[in-house]
Amino acid sequence: MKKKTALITGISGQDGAYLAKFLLKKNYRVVGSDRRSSRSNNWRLEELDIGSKVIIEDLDVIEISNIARIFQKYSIDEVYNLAAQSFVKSSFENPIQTSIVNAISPLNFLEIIRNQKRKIKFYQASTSEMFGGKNERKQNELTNFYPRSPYATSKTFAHYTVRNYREAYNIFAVSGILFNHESPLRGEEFITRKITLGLANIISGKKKKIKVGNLYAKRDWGYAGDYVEAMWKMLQNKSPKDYVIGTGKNYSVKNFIDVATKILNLKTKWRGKGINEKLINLENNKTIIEIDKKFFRPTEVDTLKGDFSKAAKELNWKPKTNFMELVEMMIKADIGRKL
Ligand code: NAP
Ligand code: F7E
Repeated sequence: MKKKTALITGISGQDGAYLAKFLLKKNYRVVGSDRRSSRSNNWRLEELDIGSKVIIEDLDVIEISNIARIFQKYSIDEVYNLAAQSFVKSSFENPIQTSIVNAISPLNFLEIIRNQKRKIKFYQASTSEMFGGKNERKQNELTNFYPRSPYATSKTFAHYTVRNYREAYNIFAVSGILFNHESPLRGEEFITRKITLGLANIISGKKKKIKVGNLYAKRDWGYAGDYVEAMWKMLQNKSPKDYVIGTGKNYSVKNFIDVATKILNLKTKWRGKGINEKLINLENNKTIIEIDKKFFRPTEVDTLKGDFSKAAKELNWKPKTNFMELVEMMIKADIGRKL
């Protein structure tokens, strides 16, 4: 059978790297887009040992002419549009750049795809942030959106654009509504990796403390390696549909810290309240975690929990890695890197 060709935008990011590894195993030719090919940014691909196995093309996803060029050069079967300004906190400081990249780039792709003779399948990286987390009930494909950041509003635009192109032009275009997914390859600014890397640095003596924001936000945290399989399954489905992907369980930032310190056998105690709450290392009575207002967001998503039953039933997908295993995997990787 002829090899399929997949284009992954954002291949230098966490999901791009895991997805590239997954598709290579499925015998795809993988073309990855990177907007800065002159300055190598592909440490994740190197860490997964696939740097030389993927074709990297220089592509800024807001430049439609760059996209057209890639489609002329390769016979692409599947596009995974993962490129985005993905950090919610920065979206408040850079709302316009975030919106242009996250909202307009899928539109660029869909405009090109609808004018191709070849049938090209399109996957869009939608997000649980679109739900806004206003109640404790699990969110599914029918839950209303309530975006609470420029990141979330831009992704909601993209989500509806995908649906509209699917219905208007009969394109196989789908959105995966993915809840938070983490890994040892997670960017250092996201809270999970900030904690695991921070604790590894505290243990090795390179850092004294970690400053964080809202300890009580709850997230449904899964493992990125499990989630990329769901992206692929969505594009192999009989008909194009959107799916929620999560674990169905959620934990607070404080829970994440407690599990991480327990795995490290650190004896710790929380003291104080509100902005003065801190985590003390009981072995030397030093503060290792404290609150800094600068990490709070103008509008917060308090709680998210995904109901992935539609994906379980129709795609035969379920998460393989639980919360404890995820935290342990991340801690061990950072300890291994830093000591
Ligand atoms: P990530 O690690 O931040 O990776 C984002 C990628 O997008 C990076 O490769 C980045 O390249 C690239 N990028 C940003 N702006 C670009 C532009 N203008 N042109 C080309 N490339 C650009 O994000 P991730 O965690 O892998 O997430 C992948 C996608 O899923 C994102 O769309 C994110 O919004 C979405 N998502 C993520 C989660 C999650 O929990 N991880 C959940 C739901 C949805 P540089 O390295 O050059 O910056
Ligand atoms: O924050 C709280 C913060 O930045 C998680 C992206 O992949 O998942 C991710 O978005 C929670 C928030 O991820 C700090 O306020 C407390 O409530 O790790 P995060 P996120 O905003 O949930 C979704 C699904 C995506 O789509 C996004 O692309 O943790 N928090 N203290 C903190 N967060 C950070 N970053 N740093 C802190 O110090």
